[in-house]
Amino acid sequence: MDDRIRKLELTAARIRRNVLDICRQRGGYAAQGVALADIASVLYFDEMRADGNGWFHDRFVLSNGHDAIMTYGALAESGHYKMEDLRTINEDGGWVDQSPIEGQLGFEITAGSLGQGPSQSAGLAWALRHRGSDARVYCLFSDGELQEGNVWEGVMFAAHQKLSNLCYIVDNNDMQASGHASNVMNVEPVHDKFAAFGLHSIRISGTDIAELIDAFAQARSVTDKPSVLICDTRLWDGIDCLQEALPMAHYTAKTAVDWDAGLAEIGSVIAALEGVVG
Ligand SMILES: Cc1ncc(C[n+]2csc(CCOP(=O)(O)OP(=O)(O)O)c2C)c(N)n1
Ligand SMILES: [Mg+2]
Repeated sequence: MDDRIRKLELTAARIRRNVLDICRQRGGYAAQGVALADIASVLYFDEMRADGNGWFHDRFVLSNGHDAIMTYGALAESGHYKMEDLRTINEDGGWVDQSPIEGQLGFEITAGSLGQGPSQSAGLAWALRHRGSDARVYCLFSDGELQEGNVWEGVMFAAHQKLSNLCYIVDNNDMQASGHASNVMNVEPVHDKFAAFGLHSIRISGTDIAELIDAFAQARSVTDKPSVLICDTRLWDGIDCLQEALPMAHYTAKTAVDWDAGLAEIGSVIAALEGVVG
């Protein structure tokens, strides 16, 4: 188990490096990509099963399109995207979008308009079960999206249909575009709200690999309801020098942070983990 955890920590560190490498070109949602790297590592490299054809048997639905940077960072690590392509993100005429549309590799839905993933992934989970598939559906959405009514319609449907093949993941980072969610429009108590809607609700930090492995396993063991992993991440989690420099940025401008300092810090983490991973 220790080796499994160290390997996933190393993968998470490499995802963080990829996120900085991509975002330093033209800015981006770097703080979220960095904070979500542990979730991405466990999800893509441990939890979701392969389909035998170079892709995944299980499905990942990204609801908050701007968190695509997490998926890009992970799929660069798995070899599905090339870093040289990802570095062109947001370039005029380029094909790599900051908030991708349905059909681009890794993205099941068009998610620039927030709040749609919980219902669309519930529909997907329902359809997969209807067809007799054992594929699981994972859907990431954010605390900002919890302020939208459509989210709760999807959650209600998922609970009513007992979609145990569906696992929601909430990036509960107390941040949205205009400031702290707790100041703009408080979404707490998130755990109790999902439990009241009939979901198996698990609250974790979202940045501890062992805890994430356990939480996903727990979600898989529930057979009569959907699960939700509420992850209390904080922007820039995992790279201290950037967390201190710019704790509150929803969007990181190219000139806003010292990318070299961030890359140096994560570079040392990667080197240390490479030293212990077999
Ligand atoms: C339906 C909709 N309303 C508003 C927006 C504009 N918008 C883009 S990102 C964002 C913040 C949402 O909060 P969250 O996803 O929690 O932000 P983060 O934690 O990633 O900073 C908003 C309001 C949008 N894309 N779609
Ligand atoms: Mg947020």
